[in-house]
Amino acid sequence: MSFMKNKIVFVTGASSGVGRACARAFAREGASLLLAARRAARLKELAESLAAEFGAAVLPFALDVRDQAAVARAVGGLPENWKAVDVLVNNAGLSRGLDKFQDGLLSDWEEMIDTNVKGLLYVSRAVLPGMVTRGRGHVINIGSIAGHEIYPAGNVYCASKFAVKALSRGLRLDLCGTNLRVSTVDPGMVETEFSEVRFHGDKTRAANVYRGFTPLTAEDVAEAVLFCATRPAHVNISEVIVMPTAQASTMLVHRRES
Ligand code: NDP
Ligand code: 8X3
Repeated sequence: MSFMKNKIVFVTGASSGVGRACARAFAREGASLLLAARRAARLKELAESLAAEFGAAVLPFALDVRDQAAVARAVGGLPENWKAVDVLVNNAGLSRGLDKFQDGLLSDWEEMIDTNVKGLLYVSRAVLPGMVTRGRGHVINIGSIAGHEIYPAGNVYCASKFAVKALSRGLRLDLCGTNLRVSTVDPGMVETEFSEVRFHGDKTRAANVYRGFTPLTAEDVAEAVLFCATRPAHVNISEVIVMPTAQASTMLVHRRES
């Protein structure tokens, strides 16, 4: 059965990792997809593969979620038949650096706050009024276990994900009575490009993050997102925490000896 047939799903950060896997999972279920990220060539390639594999209608477009004017232009300028977004997956996000607070780079802090918090705000603010007018819609934010627990040197990244949790909860309050739904899917460690981005391209350090245990895959997280989106209209999955079995908390990971 195609659970998402005739639904329009907008995924930010679809050029990699969790966003890319969400795009694929929704395409598999028959959705039409609006895919945004900065790396347009990757999105084009993904759009072509989803169209070929699932016959999905896909509209990819380059977007930096930190650019409020560009976000407003992109959402406001959607073709008429793409305007009625049913599901917004606010996934675009990153971590930069793993430094003690007193040593942190201001540029890393700005980038995380601008992307994870302000970017999510800009996209949501642009999409939500249409959903409210139509009386239907679902916002699914990708938070993190880092929005529930703070770990050493996680400072600003954790703060940005605590903000995502607060915004998801606040949105749920403000939308009560509109028929709209708000979920947050909060994973533990997922092997994507996340750590490579965090460590400014240091692949060895990034690979070490996932050493000796089986992390989540992007597909594992996408299945949780899809679960939220495919419940009956009267069911709102508010918060989902998905962890690798070997990870009990942000600070406790059981690693096999090598
Ligand atoms: P990836 O680095 O693989 O993917 C991140 C995505 O975000 C890319 O598609 C990237 O696209 C996009 N992105 C980053 N900055 C911007 C921007 N300014 N504008 C538009 N898109 C942007 O990492 P993940 O898939 O792991 O991360 C996805 C989400 O999952 C993030 O919110 C992250 O915080 C969260 N998360 C990740 C976990 C993990 O362990 N991996 C665990 C918990 C949560 P592009 O560079 O092309 O713009
Ligand atoms: C990503 C998970 O633990 O690296 O949000 O912060 S963690």
